[in-house]
Amino acid sequence: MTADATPAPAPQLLKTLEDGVLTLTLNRPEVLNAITPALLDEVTDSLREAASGTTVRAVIVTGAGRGFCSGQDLRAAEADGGLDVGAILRDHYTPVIRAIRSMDQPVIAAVNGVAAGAGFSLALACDLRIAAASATFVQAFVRIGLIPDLAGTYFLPRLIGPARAAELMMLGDSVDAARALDLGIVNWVVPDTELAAAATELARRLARGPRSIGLTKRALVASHENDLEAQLAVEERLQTEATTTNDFVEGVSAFLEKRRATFTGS
Ligand code: LHQ
Repeated sequence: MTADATPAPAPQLLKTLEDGVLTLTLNRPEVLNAITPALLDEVTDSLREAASGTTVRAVIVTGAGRGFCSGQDLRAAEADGGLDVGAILRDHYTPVIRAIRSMDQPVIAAVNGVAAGAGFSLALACDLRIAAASATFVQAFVRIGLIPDLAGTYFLPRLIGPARAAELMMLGDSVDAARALDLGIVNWVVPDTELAAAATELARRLARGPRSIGLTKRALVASHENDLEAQLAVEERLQTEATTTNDFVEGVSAFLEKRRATFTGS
C-alpha cells in the first residue's frame, strides 16, 4: 500500500449535531469564510435535510477563524473570468434564504467576526443573532459598486427601519457590535470567548422547547407580508394546529401539576 502524500482538502462546511442542535460552521477562514456557490449549496442542502426530519430542533450558523462571512468570494469570482450573477444568485444563493425562512426550526447566527456583504445578509435571514463583542457588520456591496443582495434589502429595513438601512447600505460603513445591538441588528452581544457557549446554550434551550416555536416562526414569517386580517387568520390556523400537539397537552398538564414541562417537539 502506498501512502498518499496529498492531504485531503479541509471541508468548507463543518457540521455537528448534538442535543438536537445542528451547528454549521463556514470553514474558509483564510478568506474570512467568503462564500462560493458550492459552499452555499452545501449550507442549503444541510438546512433542507434538517427541515425534512425531526432530529434537528435548532440550528447555529457560524464561521471558523476570525470572520463570520465576508460575502461573495471576490477572488474566486475573478478567477472564473467574471460571473453570471443573476444565475448564481438564483441557482446557488437565494435558495439558502428560502431554506432558512421556510424551515420550522429556529436558525441562530452566531456572528464571531466580520459579517460583510452577503455574509451580513445571511445573518439577517436568521431568526436570532448573537454576536461576539469584536464582531463587525459591513454592507460592503456599495464599496465595490453593487447593490445589497441575499434579501438584505428585505430584512434590514424591516429590522432597523428604512432610514438606518439606507445609511448602512448607501455608505457601507462598518458597524461595531455595540451599535449593532443598539440598532437591533443583533439580539445579544457577548465576550468573544463566550460566543460559542452562549450560542449553544441558546440553541439547546430552543431545541428543548415546544413544537409551537416552529409554528411561531411560521406566523412571524407570514407577518412580514400580511395585513391585520390576514395575520389574524394565520394565528387562528396555527393556534388550532398548536392545540393538537403533544407539547400543548404536556404544557398544560405540567402547569396544572405544578411541575416543569418536558417538551418533545411533537
Ligand atoms: C476575501 C474576501 C472576499 C475573497 C476577505 N473574497 N477574499 C456579489 C456578487 C455575486 C454574487 C453574489 O453576491 C454578491 C454579494 C456580495 O457579497 S458582494 C460583497 C463581497 N464582499 C466584499 O466586498 C467584502 C470584501 N472584504 C472586505 O472588505 C474586508 O476583507 C473585510 C471588511 C470583510 C475584512 O477586512 P479585514 O479584517 O481588514 O481583513 P482583510 O481584508 O485583510 O481580509 C483577510 C483575507 O481575506 C485577505 O486575504 P490575504 O490573502 O490578503 O490575507 C482578503 O483578501 C481575504 N478576503 N474578504 N469577499
